[in-house]
This record gives sequence, C-alpha cells and structure tokens, in this order.
Amino acid sequence: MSGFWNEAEAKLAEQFLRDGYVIQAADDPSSLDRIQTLIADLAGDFLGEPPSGDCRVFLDHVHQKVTADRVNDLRLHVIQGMNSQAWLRHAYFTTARRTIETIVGNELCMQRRVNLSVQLPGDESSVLASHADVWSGDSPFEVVLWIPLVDCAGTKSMFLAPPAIDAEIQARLASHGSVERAFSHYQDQVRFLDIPYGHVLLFNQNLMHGNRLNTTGETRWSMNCRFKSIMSPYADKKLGEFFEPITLRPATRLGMTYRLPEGFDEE
Ligand SMILES: O=C(O)CCC(=O)C(=O)O
Ligand SMILES: [Fe+2]
Repeated sequence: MSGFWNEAEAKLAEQFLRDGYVIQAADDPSSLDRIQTLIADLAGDFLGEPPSGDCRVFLDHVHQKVTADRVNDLRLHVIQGMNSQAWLRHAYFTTARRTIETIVGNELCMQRRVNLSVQLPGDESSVLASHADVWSGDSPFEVVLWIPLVDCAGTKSMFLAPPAIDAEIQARLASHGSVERAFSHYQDQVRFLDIPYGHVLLFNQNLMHGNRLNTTGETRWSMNCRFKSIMSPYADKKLGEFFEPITLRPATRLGMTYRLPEGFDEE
C-alpha cells in the first residue's frame, strides 16, 4: 500500500484485498436499530401481529408466523415500506460511511433501492445460487454493503469464495460447465461469514458468493445495497437509473458541467 495511507486505512484496505471482505461494528448503532425497528414493524403489519419485545427475537422467529408460500409477499411488503422512508438510505450509509470511503472513495453513488433477503429455515425457494454480481450486469467497481438484522452465521448467512480460491474457480468455470458444479467442487473452501447483529459486511461482489438452504432453526433477515465511485466505469446498471450520486464533490460537479468556449484566440 502507498505511504499516503494512514495506518488504519492501510490495514482495512489490505484486509479487503486479502479476504474479499471486511466485517465491522456499525459506525452508528442507533441508525441500524432504527432500521431494524422499521422492518420489524412492517413485518408485523403484514402478519397482522405487531412485534412485541425484542425486534431481533421477533424477526428470528418469523417462520412460526408465515409459511414459505407467503414469505415472498412478506418480503415485498417490507421492501416497499422501507424504501418509501426518505431517511432509510442515509441511515444505511451512516452505518458504514468510514469503511466505504476507505475502500471505495469519498465521491460515491448508491443503489436507489435497498434490498432485503428473508430465508426461512428449510425453505428451498429462497436459496440464492452461487454467482458473482459482475457476471450479470454489475460493474467490477461496485462493492456490496450487506447488513444483517439478526445474528447470521453458517447456513443462516451467506458464503464468499476467498480471492485465491475464486481466481481458481473463475479460471476453471468453463471446464466445470456450470456454476453449481464449480460450487460443489469448491464447497469446502468457500467461507460462510459470521456476522452478528450490530455489524456490517462490505464485500467484493466480483468474487463468487451466494447462500445455501438455511438449516438452522432461525429465520435469516439481511439487507444489501451497492456502492461505487461516481466516476468509475458503469456496466448495465446506470447512474440515474440504478445508482444515485450521494456525495458528489464540487470540483466534479464543476467539471461535469463545464463547456469549453469556442471560436476565440487564446493569445
Ligand atoms: O444475501 C445473500 O445470501 C447473498 C447476497 C448477494 O448475493 C448480494 O448482495 O449480492
Ligand atoms: Fe450477489
């Protein structure tokens, strides 16, 4: 790392490059608690049963109140409700601002909608097969901020291929014939991430990742949202459509709108 980094930044940057992710305590736990309460309240609306007591316990045990055939409707109800709150994306960003600024930059755009995953124990329908977002239209310059609303570990969490293993997987994908076959071959080498509530995960979506059948006795609830440097190259997901600038700096604003005058002599 260049000598221009301070020690804490250099450590974080090295960790992200080495492991493909960093997990940190939320910068602002009260923002995260506010989001968790909103989501539990929205789930309570859908179920016709307001959360009583600890939101985390309520969310962990949602499978006792909803069947697998209604879980996607529950998810859509909550996504719609959370994204209609004007404060949500700011609160989301606030949980990890310093980390994102170190890993991505301080001039950022953010995905317009925050996504939500809900995985009931034993529910095959919510399994998200192995993939890398960059294989289907995301720019390789994006990172994902993934935030659990309950404690996540093992099959209640997501897995990520460590960079060295991922390089081998991607180099041999064609010979494996399918991503699922590649996953089967490497399943003992991917890492299921342990992320307790109150922590946030920032990961490199160019690495193979996904989840498996939740074989724990609790429901998984997590959110994900993409960030990239505004001036970095875009793929299918465009600025203004999928992404929105959140910290555009004045010099860039001036540069983007400047028009060179024409038809004069500089002397
Ligand atoms: O939540 C998961 O298990 C996977 C999330 C994912 O694929 C993503 O955020 O890009
Ligand atoms: Fe993904």
